[in-house]
Amino acid sequence: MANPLYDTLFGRHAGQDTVFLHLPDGGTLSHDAFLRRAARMAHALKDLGLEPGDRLAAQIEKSPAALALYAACVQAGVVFLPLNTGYMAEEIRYFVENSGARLLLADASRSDTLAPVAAACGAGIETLNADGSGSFTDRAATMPDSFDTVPCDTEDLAAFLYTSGTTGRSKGAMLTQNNLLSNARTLAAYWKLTADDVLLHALPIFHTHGLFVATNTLLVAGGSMIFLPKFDLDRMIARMPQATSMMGVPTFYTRLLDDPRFDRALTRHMRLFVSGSAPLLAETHVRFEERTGHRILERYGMTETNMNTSNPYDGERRAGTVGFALPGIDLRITDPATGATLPQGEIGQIEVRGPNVFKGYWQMPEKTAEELRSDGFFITGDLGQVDADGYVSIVGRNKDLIISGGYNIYPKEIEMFLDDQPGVLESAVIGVPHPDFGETVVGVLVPTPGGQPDLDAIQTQITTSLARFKHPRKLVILPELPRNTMGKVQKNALRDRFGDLFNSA
Ligand code: MCA
Ligand code: AMP
Repeated sequence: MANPLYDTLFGRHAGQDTVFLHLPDGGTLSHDAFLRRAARMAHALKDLGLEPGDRLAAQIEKSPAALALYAACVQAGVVFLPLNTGYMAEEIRYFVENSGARLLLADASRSDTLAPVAAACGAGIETLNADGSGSFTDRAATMPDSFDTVPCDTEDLAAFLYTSGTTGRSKGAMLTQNNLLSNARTLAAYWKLTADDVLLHALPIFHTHGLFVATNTLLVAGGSMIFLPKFDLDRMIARMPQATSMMGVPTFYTRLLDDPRFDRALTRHMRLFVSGSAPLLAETHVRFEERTGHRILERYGMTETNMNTSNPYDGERRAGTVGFALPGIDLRITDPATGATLPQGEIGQIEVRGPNVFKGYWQMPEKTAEELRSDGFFITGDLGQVDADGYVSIVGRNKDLIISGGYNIYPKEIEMFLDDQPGVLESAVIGVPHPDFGETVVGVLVPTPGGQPDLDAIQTQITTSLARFKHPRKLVILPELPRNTMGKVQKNALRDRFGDLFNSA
């Protein structure tokens, strides 16, 4: 038996001296050198006692070594669990504990903080740094550079990605080899990626967008990537002329448009710009075309499903829509109350079914059953409609979620934190428009009777407990929260009241 994901993404490039990664310093890494590095790491994983099906959690900076670790996990049949580099120790503890990860890989700068976390969860800890050094690398360096790929079935798990829920507890989305492979093949064909493509890659690789949508599709196509550690405007502009394609969140596009150097000449030989993870304003789409002559191709997906819809490559890329259901994927719009399919044109919840849809949430059968129907449809929690031509538009969310610069923030998690602070009776966390991040977080606090929350102390507490991207950019105090007759907090009223906090600035 083979290992379909490894063979398709990586194995077929074995022995090829072709460029896989263009590095920030101007150097390159070939497919073959990359795969030999990954093979050494696969041996190191085995040496550390990891067996097929074990989970490996990694909170490491984006680098060629971090990507090789992903390849090593696939080759060794180990389930890869990448974690946002912004998470604080307490956040990491939950993921390691919940997943039962056998090993945590961390940057050396964080290993002192994370070692007790790993120990408390019964996991080992090794270091892997952005420059490729670390205890894990030292171990891998002594290993052979070829590894007998562990046979896997397409239904075997390849990765866990944690996604938060309305209850505030994160859920581990279990992604199979086939979930990843089917989507990568579909997207590579749909977007006409080829071995000649050079993808400008500035997304983080701990989420679906940067790891699966960008990297997996490029590997399927056999192209190369300009692999930047993060989004940096000057570097993006400097490297754009060597690229043919780019994938990004809307913030990438608005930041590029805010720079006069970004123009038609700089993007002349670009073939494709893809946007996703958050709504792209129709206005950004129009400005982009006026400036560059290119029409951004917007697509829509989720951690649990990879990509569901995409605007067409050849046909009209319609601003304000996320295009058509991808080949092999069924999409329907249903009544949130009854689950009945609604007639074309009506607004309802978006449900999807296909080989892309995940296997369920790790050790949460009730949560899985709430969102994954017995007929295979997954309830996305997004509200949308399909027009007469089949274009899908997302018109809202049936879930309490804030998307800031492409990162998801679940208000419940922040509310639970704020409610625990001295002088706070209750809180409500809302997303309000933000010129750079699309949306940002505002916390509304109600004091205890006679109490007065110390906003500075609360902000300090937040800094040590929650990842930076989740921090409320503003805390405000109200005597009470607006509620409807059922007692439910009316977040719309709060969004109306505080909606101009950042846009008018
Ligand atoms: C950084 N900061 C943020 C964010 N990113 N705050 C809120 N929201 C964010 N997204 C903080 C920084 O810590 C810093 O804090 C301050 O904001 C500004 O820093 P800056 O250097 O400007 O940030 P940056 O490094 O430029 O990051 C902005 C970014 C980045 C480039 C938009 O967040 C990013 O790469 N986002 C992509 C996220 C992504 O890949 N999402 C895909 C999820 P301070 O001011 O204290 O210094 S996958 C998904 O959603 C689905 C499946 C899909 O469809 O793709
Ligand atoms: P995640 O939990 O990170 O997988 O985020 C998935 C969510 O991001 C979806 O359920 C949508 O709400 C949102 N999303 C992704 N792509 C788009 C898009 N193109 N337009 C609007 N929302 C999007």
